[in-house]
Amino acid sequence: MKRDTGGFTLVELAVALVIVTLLLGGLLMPLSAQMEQKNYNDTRQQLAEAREALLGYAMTHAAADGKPYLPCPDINNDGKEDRIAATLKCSAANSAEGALPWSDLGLQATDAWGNRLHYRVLNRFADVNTGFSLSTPTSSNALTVYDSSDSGTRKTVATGLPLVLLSHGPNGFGALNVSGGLNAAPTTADELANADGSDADSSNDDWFVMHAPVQNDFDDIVVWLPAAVLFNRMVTAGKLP
Ligand SMILES: [Ca+2]
Ligand SMILES: [Ca+2]
Repeated sequence: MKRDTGGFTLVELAVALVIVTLLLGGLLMPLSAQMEQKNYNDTRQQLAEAREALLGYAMTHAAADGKPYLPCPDINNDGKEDRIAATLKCSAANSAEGALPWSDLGLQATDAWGNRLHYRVLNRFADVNTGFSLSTPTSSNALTVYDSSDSGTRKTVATGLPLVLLSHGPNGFGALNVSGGLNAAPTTADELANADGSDADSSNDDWFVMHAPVQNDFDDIVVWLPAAVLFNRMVTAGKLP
């Protein structure tokens, strides 16, 4: 009697192939999802670099009083900061909003989806006459990031912020585009909070929303620079006090 020990039968091979195919199918994301993940990662990296570049800008720019200052937003689409000619302030309000001055900072012109990065800064941190110092107030009119736009349930993610930076994500709603125009406005409350001047419950438009992406609802990426980090880096660099 001789038993057949010579490898798999065709049926066994077929079953094994089916199992391997199912496993691979589960492991591999569709190409479009992989591309989107790469765009998200690239843009997050870009925002992190922008934060560092803003710190570097403050370290290398001294106002008339010798103190550091941050750049104003770019509002005429040339990548360079814009100031009111008479006052040299970013805007007449407490804070200014526009595109990140990517050219001044030596950064990429757009996020991975081809739109400008959105930049909001408190004017008292971006004043070329009176720079900021350790005693510059960080509470009044400061910027806040919440986890939701629902004023009844939202929780504070970060507050007392001198600046907020964001990408409007894959849908690009509310973003400044490369032509200098404004894309279509967001259609959901959380994204509306991140679009220029469109907060539902605040005349100051001084708050933003950041949470994980939700399909067909929210895809923005919001980052910020806490005043404490800004102060710390200026002291470390010998620019303050
Ligand atoms: Ca400009
Ligand atoms: Ca968006």
